[in-house]
Amino acid sequence: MRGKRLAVLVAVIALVNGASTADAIVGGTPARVADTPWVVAITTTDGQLICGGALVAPDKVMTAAHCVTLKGVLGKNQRPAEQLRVVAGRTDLREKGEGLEEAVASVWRHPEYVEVTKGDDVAVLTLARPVPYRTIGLGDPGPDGVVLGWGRTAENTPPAMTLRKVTVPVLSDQECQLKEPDYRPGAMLCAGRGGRDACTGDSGGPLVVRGRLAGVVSFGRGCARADEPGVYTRLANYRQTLGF
Ligand code: 4AZ
Repeated sequence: MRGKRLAVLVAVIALVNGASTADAIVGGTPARVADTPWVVAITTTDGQLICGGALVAPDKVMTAAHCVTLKGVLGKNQRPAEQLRVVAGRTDLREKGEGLEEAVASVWRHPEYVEVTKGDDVAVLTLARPVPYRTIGLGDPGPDGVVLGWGRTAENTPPAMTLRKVTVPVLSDQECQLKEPDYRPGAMLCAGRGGRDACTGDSGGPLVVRGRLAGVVSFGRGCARADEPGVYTRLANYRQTLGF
């Protein structure tokens, strides 16, 4: 009798624990914008989190095309720049006094972007004014990277709203192709394993490899599921197009 009760208790604790330790971005830890000043949030004018991004110049934010796309009955229109704000220097998005918010003057979306699974999921926002935060340069993938964001800490939670980060292994093109049928070698990269991943709200945010911006969070099947790595836009493939 006692043993059975104990077993039930242990099972309940394990369940509760499982739900709360599948945290992060997913599986990550709190981060501070002071350590990575180039990481920014993209919000609506009323402060709702849309996506993450990275400052690649004082007035340019690299993000995902799907972050600036509105899905309407008449197709996939670009979200008007007036609806966007870029929030820099703010670890906790609820701390309105921290850092600054800047308006977006214009949006460039990859001209061939159709939907995330087809690739070309990259966009660049031009800010109304340059912001005084350190920028990050583009780089190539490596064996592992760090992904940062304010998004969900599990598939069905609200966004964390405080910055988090997680180290994720970058997988080979072969492995990504096996695990993700829509994977496009050369134009995408995939990363994550064993409960570490980006999730909804982290989209558009940076995957940093050796201190450089190697990828932009694009899509995935759920978050941090076994054998479902997160898929990223491989920025090195777009250097010419982007001019960075
Ligand atoms: C999303 O919904 C999303 N696990 C982004 C990234 C991943 C999953 C979902 C990667 O925007």
